[in-house]
Amino acid sequence: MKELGRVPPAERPAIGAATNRVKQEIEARVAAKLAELDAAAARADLARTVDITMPARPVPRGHLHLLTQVRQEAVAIFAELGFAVAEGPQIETDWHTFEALAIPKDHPARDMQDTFYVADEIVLRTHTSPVQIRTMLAGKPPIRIVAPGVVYRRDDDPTHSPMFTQLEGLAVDTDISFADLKGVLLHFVRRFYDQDLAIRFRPSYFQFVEPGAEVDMQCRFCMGRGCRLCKHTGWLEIGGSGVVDPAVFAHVGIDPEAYSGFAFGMGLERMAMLRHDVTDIKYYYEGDLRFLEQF
Ligand code: FA5
Repeated sequence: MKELGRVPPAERPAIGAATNRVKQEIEARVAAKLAELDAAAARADLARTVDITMPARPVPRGHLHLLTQVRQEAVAIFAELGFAVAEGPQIETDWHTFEALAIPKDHPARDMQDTFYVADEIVLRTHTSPVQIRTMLAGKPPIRIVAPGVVYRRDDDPTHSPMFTQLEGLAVDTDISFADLKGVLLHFVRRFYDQDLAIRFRPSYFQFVEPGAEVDMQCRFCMGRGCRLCKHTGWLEIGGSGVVDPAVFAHVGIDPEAYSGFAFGMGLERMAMLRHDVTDIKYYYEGDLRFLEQF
């Protein structure tokens, strides 16, 4: 097209027109080719498929520790009966742990053999019962609480650990009797083990209840006939219980003439051992995934 100036003027219109046609033809073919390539790329894009049947890469998923599961389940069962959750410190005063629960200074339970002392009047709580005291000091009856928590004792064998979990229960109202205690614990045991089990009370002594009793449940492995697990007695111990001693009410300013109450304390490791046939209490704390993943 640059050369067009050298063409004799008479021929210019014809040659100019021909050159233009060639130019347009080339441009049209280039555009067509580009469009074709674009369309092919779009088709390839659409044809690329994802195979949704391919197995995904596994993502390991954690879950709550068995003891946490058991604690939450137990709390939920008591919540249905109207019990709220209460808490207290693990480092506790001697007064809340012993004195207010009518455990005198010279009682063997306070011995250095059993109790970890942090300082002179400060201990690692040996049971969750001090939460009873804190709850009764903090509020007036009616009271219905459960207190799950870690406690400490100088104890160490396949069924006893220096750190373990208890679940305390306390109900205080104008008309509470031992029958209420029995009803609540029977309901709990049947819900927790999902079995029609019996319970029994064996007279026992805890300073802060009167009368006091150990609670046994029918052995769920032999249904009471007697087996290795229940040491051929047909019964398994799950905790202590009783009717709140008026001496305890005196420490927290509740009128024992107007109010009565029941209390209980169970070992959660024990409850879970009986449900899942765990043979050594240490399995709970070792963090071994081969154990933990089973639950
Ligand atoms: C008590 O601790 C009382 N405070 C329970 C109580 C509460 C009685 C309210 C009356 C009214 P005891 O020492 O028996 O009681 O412990 C209760 C349960 O804790 C036992 O039945 C057992 O299941 C569990 N337990 C005790 N020591 C250990 C331990 N070292 N390791 C694991 N579980 C334990």
